[in-house]
Amino acid sequence: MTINKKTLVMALSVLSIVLIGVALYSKHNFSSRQPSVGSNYRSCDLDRNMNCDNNDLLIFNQYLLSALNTCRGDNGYNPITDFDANGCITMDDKNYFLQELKNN
Ligand SMILES: [Ca+2]
Ligand SMILES: [Ca+2]
Repeated sequence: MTINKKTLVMALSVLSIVLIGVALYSKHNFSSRQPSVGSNYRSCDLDRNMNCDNNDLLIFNQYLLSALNTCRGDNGYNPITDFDANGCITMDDKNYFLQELKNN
C-alpha cells in the first residue's frame, strides 16, 4: 500500500479531530467519571489485563464453582459468569467462555 500526501493529511486531520474529541470528552466527564463496565475489555478478560488467557480461565472456574446452577436473584449468582446472558449459570456458560477464550 502506498500512502500519498493527501491520504496522510486526511489521516492526520481525522486523528486530531479524534484527539480533540477525546480531550473534550474527558474534560467534560472529569468530575463525574465512572468506570464503565466492559468498555475496553473483552468479556473473557476477567482480570482486566487486556488478555484472555489461562489466568482468566482460573478466575472463571472459581466464579463458576460458586455460581453454578444459580439464576438471577439467587444467592451466589454472578452475572460475570453468565456468558450466554440467559439469567442462569450453567455449563453452557463455560462453553461460551471457552469459545471466547479460543477466539483470542
Ligand atoms: Ca486477562
Ligand atoms: Ca447462562
